[in-house]
Amino acid sequence: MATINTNYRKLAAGYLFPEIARRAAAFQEQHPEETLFKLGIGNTTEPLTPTILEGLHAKVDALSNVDTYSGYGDEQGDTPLREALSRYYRDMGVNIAPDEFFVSDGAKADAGNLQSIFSLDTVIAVQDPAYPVYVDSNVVSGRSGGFNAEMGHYDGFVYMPGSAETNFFPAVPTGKVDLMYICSPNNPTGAVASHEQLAAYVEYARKHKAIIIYDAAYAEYISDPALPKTIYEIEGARECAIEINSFSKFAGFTGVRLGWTVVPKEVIAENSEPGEIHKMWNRRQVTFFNGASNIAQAGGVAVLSEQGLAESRALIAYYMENARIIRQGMQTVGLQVYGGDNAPYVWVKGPEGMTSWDLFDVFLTQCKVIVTPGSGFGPAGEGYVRLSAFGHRNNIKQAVESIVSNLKLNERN
Ligand code: PL4
Repeated sequence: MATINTNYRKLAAGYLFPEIARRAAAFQEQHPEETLFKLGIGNTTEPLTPTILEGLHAKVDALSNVDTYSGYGDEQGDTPLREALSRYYRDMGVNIAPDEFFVSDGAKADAGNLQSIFSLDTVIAVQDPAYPVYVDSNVVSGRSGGFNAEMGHYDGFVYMPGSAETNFFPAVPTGKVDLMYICSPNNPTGAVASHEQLAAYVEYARKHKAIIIYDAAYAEYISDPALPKTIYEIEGARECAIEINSFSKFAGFTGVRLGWTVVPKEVIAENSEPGEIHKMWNRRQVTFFNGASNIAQAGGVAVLSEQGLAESRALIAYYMENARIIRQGMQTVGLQVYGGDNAPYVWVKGPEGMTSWDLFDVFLTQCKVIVTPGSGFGPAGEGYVRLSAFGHRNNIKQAVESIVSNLKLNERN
């Protein structure tokens, strides 16, 4: 008799982004004459740049020829890409060996799968608010109790709430936790952790033999040279941190699909030997994963070339100008605004007493703009909405103009 994994039943509601799409579609069905502006999902819109296209085309051509065709590659990723990643980190002043990179088809899958190499009694601590995959993957694996509707969280997890006062990066836990999820630049708040804040997490993790899963998917959006782009800039992080990253927002690979995870050989848990976690992740990948697309990996090598980096950074500057336009618009309507300066997300606080979904409804019905409710990222996100800077400039401008002209927060419908 087959039985299902009933942990799935604990998942509080639909996954955040399909739920937003469902509500927006319902509104559109009732108002077919309206054009909706999308500042919701963080999805890239601008075409791939010439150097990257060249890299992708060259690989497609190689696949068309019997002498240069290649089939399955190494599950861990192609050597040229792992070497290019190692050089990319070296340029940030950090030494990561090529075999410490595990190339993936994007950061989301690794963010969900990494928990599988830790025991089921692992105490999970999650930065709040944060990308929902960290929590949901641990719910499904059975590390939580039920969803506590009153608190807006899952029993059994340690939520580390951030607030505007601490730049949305929480203090280290007061009790002992085992696995901490930290995302910087943060989705959804757009805040970036300082060296001191990351050093505090690293110090905590080393002291408690805890591990940090550090999601740096938006690292390339940091323009302030004082802010860390990788957790390995912090001394001691190689013993306690696993870093996830992605070409999705770095180079417009949301559809192409390519990412990487760094598992340093020194990373240790309470009951592991040095090198064992690195070997376990390797074992996990060779068992469950057949490697990222070889075409995508050729594109990744092109991204990391000198010209590819310059083009990708120009694309990032385009999205960051969108972020500036959004920030300015939200300030014009008198809202409290955070983020959007070293990250492609603008985090907006609504008036006291308004929930995130109330705000979502107001933006949708009054302004025809789709945003993302902050409560979908955790209880500390309640009362906020996230606006994404990914979009064509024209659409971004129209969305902001619509908000500035139509938003009347004291006249909810
Ligand atoms: C929508 C902090 C977006 N359906 O593309 P990947 O898999 O390399 O990266 C996913 C990812 C990883 N880490 C962080 C992220 O914010 C994301 C992408 N987040 C968003 O709007 O929050 C796209 C989400 C997608 C999803 O559910 O992930």
